[in-house]
Amino acid sequence: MNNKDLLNNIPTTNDEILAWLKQVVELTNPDEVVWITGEEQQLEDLRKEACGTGELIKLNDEKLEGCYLHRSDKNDVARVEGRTFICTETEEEAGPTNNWMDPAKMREKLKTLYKDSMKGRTMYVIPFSMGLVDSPSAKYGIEVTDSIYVVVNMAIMTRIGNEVMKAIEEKGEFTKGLHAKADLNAEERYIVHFPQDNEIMSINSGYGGNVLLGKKCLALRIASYLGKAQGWMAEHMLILGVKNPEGRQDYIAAAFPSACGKTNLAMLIPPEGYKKDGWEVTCIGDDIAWIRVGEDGRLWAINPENGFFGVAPGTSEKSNPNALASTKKNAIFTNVGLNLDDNTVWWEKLDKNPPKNGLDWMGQPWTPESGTNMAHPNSRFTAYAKNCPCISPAFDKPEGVPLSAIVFGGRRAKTAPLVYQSRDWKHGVFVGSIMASETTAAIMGQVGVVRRDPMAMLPFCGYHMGDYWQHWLDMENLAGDVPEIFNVNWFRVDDNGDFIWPGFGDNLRVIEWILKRVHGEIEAKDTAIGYMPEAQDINIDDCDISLEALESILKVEDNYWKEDVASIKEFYDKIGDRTPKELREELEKLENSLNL
Ligand code: GTP
Ligand code: SPV
Ligand code: MN
Repeated sequence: MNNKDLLNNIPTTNDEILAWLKQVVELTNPDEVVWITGEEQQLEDLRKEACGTGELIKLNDEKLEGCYLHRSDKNDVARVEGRTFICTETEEEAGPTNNWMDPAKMREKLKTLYKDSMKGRTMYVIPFSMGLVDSPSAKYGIEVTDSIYVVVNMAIMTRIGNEVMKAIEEKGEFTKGLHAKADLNAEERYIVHFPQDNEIMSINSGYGGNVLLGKKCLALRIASYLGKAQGWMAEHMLILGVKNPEGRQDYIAAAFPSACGKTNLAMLIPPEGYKKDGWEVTCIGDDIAWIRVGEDGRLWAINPENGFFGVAPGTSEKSNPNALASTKKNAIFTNVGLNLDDNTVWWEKLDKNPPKNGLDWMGQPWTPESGTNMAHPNSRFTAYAKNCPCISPAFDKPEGVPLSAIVFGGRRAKTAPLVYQSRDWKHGVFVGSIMASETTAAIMGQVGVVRRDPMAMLPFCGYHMGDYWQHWLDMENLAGDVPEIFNVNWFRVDDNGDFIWPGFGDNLRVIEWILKRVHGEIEAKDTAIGYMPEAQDINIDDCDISLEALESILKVEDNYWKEDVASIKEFYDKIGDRTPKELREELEKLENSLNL
């Protein structure tokens, strides 16, 4: 079949789409082109086909209705930051925290990699929308891929199909996304963004954020670039709703680095006492927030995604029953263990009964005596947001929710206290800019190394970090009525390396203090780093922590902070001249107020 015939059944007359697809078909040379309509029957046929080739494994339909397991290549289990590029016209625009290559050179290089990469394979064309299809804030994309796994995941994570295609034709604007698995060669793996061309190219991976191009690539890297130009923000943030016993409804957005607790906080279950008193927590999003200035001058947030791509290990009936419930129907599991006795899945800390007869994430025989992890530490579930028992009615509101507070946080064993509040917006932006966290299994490379990760956006900011900070500062004037900014750390450890704060549902105790501060209901200590609670200000009734232990994680050790100041200076110097002077002034203030 010649290329023209291959595109015969493409149901559009949009010239830009057709010209681009023609180019892609010529380059990648697929045997067949399939248009993804969004209809359930087509998706079901694809899942069946993938089960035939082993790409998907159908799980126990009584216990996990409509659920599947997928194993990615064992060298392809997380995002690859070292191979992720922002190809702006100049290197300066991408800034010192992004990999950069001249766009023309990168395109040449990629061309050789994509050449004939779909020969003997089928190319799928997925029109998708980030955000509600007809909402003014939605961004559309078309992802071309040779992976059924990508198609069926995109169908959960985004809104897809004919309806989106119609919207693209009307609006005439979309992000081009090209993904090819090629031969999964890790040495030639590239995740490349061309912000100025509104285009993404991904090759030699089949995993998560590398290939579900609507998520990190579009909704964060490309969107942050657009947001800077258009006066809005794309952030690596969960969004949750909190209603107190008086019925007051607040919304909070929180930025934590990958695998540092966003999904868990977004689906928090209040401690028993709080439940009895009438506290209610609902989830709007668990990973990405698009934030715009509302007519009232406040910041309003939407979740542009349609599902969750959550970390499996550690998710249990006890830690996150809402996430677990979301995975019971029409979910896809990636790189978890398989229980051969009942054809269900298992991962570390799911429960205390690991399968006696199972296969690990690589498909190798596994028993509890194996001494290895059954699931990969970055194994994931893909689940529909609407399956989450605590999903907020605001999830489907095009205008989103107004934010009362923005919370930053990371994994810090010692330095950062349980919670503190910034003095004002400018200081809050500083607090976000100095975020640091230990690395996790969500990225290929060493785990547990502290690195600076401003606003949890280090790997996701589509332009110069200094300009991004300036954009954050500018939002105060664009808005007028900005939320309060806080920082939390659930991960302080004792001398044995055990977490001191019980975390999970008990994090509502900290949220309660945060909201009291927002509404001016409680005093705070003014310290070198910002406003802090006294230990008695955090409710620990029926909580598994002593007052002394709580005091210990509210302590700010000036020595640690002195080390931190040195490391922040180094980081600001790396960002260079574009570091806003307001942030350098805040750093100087911090340094001068530490008791050394
Ligand atoms: P990404 O999907 O990679 O962006 O991760 P995330 O930020 O959504 O992290 P997630 O909520 O999936 O949590 C990651 C890990 O942190 C899991 O192993 C959780 O069990 C653990 N975790 C989450 N919240 C807490 C907490 O409050 N305390 C402690 N100690 N661990 C937590
Ligand atoms: C993250 O790493 O922040 C994730 C998973 O949410 S991925 O989609 O792979 O980026
Ligand atoms: Mn994430």
